[in-house]
Amino acid sequence: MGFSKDFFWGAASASHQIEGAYLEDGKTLNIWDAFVEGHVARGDDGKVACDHYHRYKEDVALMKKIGLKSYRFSISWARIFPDDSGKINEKGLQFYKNLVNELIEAGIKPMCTLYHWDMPMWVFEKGGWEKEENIPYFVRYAEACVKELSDKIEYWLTFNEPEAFISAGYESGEHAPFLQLSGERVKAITRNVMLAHGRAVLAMRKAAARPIKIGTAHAACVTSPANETPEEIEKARVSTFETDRPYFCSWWADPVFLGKRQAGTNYLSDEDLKIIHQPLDFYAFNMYNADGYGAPKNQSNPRSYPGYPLTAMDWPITPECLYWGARFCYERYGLPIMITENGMANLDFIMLDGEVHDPQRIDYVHRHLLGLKRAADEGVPVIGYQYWSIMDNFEWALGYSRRFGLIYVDYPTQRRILKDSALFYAEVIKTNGENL
Ligand code: IFM
Repeated sequence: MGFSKDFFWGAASASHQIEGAYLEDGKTLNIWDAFVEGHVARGDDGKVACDHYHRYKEDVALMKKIGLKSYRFSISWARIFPDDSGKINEKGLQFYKNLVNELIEAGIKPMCTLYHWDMPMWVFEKGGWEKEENIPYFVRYAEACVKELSDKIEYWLTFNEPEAFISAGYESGEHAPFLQLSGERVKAITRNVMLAHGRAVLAMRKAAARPIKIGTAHAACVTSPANETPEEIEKARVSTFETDRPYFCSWWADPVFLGKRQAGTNYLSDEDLKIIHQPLDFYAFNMYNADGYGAPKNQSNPRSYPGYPLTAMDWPITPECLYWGARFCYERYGLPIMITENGMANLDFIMLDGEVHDPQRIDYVHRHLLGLKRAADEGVPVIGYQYWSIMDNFEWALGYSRRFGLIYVDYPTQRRILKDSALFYAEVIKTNGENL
């Protein structure tokens, strides 16, 4: 059976991680711009990043060369609404209109994420996600983007990885705004983000120029079974959806997709759930590896052994994750599955021959796609795979030290080089996965 004919073979990025132009054409500061100092490896920041704001045409041309069918990017809220006046910054909007036109001309379907962690400072100064009163600002932004761009963009995602930006931004303090808040305050943030998602979905449907598809890209965790006996599979399924693990799969997905409050979100009221639980069109998730049950909470891989394969992020390589993730999440949530992120950081550099050879990434993608293909073969409606990331970029607190891209970025010159993995992926796309 394999991948469907119209499968979205794509790659992903996020505004703050690639655009640069941090104060150009009316954009104001976001929380990463404002608080970066002293928080990021080697003092890196997102001021220039990959300079994609100025080089988007070159970047889209490279995407076309790879043969991408889709490209998932995010919009910088502070470019569209640089202040609280409610007036759209036309120049900021024009950038995204140009990008989308360029993509469409190249035969690439744009997919848009509204919030990939770069909250405008003016919203943060009003209390950010801690204040329910700020939700309308997000709804207005979502509405404006959809109104202006839905004639060309069909696929939309409200949030990227709420699990990650809430826990890293407001609990452990590793990500902007680098706070360590009390449990009660984090709960308020969680509730507000969930409500913002629900309210935005309602507004987006109304504002759309045509029927659009809406999802939300969460960081799903999956437990893979030790072997494939029914008992082990059931243990893994139960562990995947354990509800008392904050930030694990069902923490976000049960309220959003099932309208169900559970142990991790028992502070949501019935009224809240009615807003949060809006019908969505597909189930999108980002996944880089699997857990194994029996692991102490927060320890990701109990089956590891000395020398276990790791990426340059120190993340275990567990290629079965996409199979079990797609299968379990489809069983529970019943929607077509889209992988909105999967990929690896590798120790890439330009080699003597001037090329970037990255066999580890080729192997990583190959193995993970085999897992996804297995899910498709068994009847899970898998509609897309967006490799993270289209190009090397600003990896948040780790700055430019980690490279996830299919395209190598030489930051001092901004030269781009297609890595070997990009050429491999091009072949996967060309054969619709038949070469795997
Ligand atoms: O770079 C991030 C991305 O912004 C969100 N998901 C995980 C990626 C790798 O850490």
